[in-house]
Amino acid sequence: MLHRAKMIRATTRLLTVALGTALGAVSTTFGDGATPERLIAREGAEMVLVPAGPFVMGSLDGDADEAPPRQVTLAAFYIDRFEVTHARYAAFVKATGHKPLIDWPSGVMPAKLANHPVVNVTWADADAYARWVGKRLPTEAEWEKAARGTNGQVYPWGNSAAGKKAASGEDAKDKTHPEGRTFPVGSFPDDASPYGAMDMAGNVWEWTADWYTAYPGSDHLELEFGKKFKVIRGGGAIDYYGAASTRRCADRARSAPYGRYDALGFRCVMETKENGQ
Ligand SMILES: [Ca+2]
Repeated sequence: MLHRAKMIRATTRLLTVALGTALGAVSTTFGDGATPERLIAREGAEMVLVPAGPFVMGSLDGDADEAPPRQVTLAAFYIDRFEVTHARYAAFVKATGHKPLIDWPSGVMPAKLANHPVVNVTWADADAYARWVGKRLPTEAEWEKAARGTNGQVYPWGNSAAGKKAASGEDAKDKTHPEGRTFPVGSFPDDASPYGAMDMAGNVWEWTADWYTAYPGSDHLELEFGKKFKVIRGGGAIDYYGAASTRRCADRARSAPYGRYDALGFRCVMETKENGQ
């Protein structure tokens, strides 16, 4: 049984790689003049372009909720290169009167956290911030494509974890980091996606726009499926309960939208001009 399962996985992996190679050949919009590969959004955050086209979403190598892998085609979009930081969130709180983070003594952001990813935000907090900067939360598909590119690779940097460091697991054991339990965004150069998005395999888990539901073509059922939990992605420096970071781009976890955790933050996406925005 185990042997058979391994054979199926190996076969699927080969198919996935073949599909990914074919998909890579049709992604031709990267870096064209109308849509620069990188830009600075109005609030100052650097964003990277994820070109239009298909990619491989899902995997057979993880939990059953990631299967089956399939081809998904997305329009082009920009995604924040880094997780939203305390400093950016503080600007939002100051401008809108939104309630300050519980991590801030007397409601004032400690300067040492300025460049760390914001945490302890509910889905509604993250959504409100995204709207304020003229963006939105990424769909689960957008997040995954931004993390792994078109060819179904396992990690943001490729298919092997050997020798690679990210703000999660063993590399993040430094939970007495002088500035907090997370790391300043972009501290791990290895953790860069094919488009240049950083910390997709660690630092903080990230809210997505989507409910936690079964993938198309899956007969796997979970009590948690439905409009109850939002998908969170990406692993973190702090273990999120029930979901140790695997660093794998296809890994799905979930949180009730009203949940607020010190391992959970977010980043935003924005449409490109070529999509009519
Ligand atoms: Ca992250």
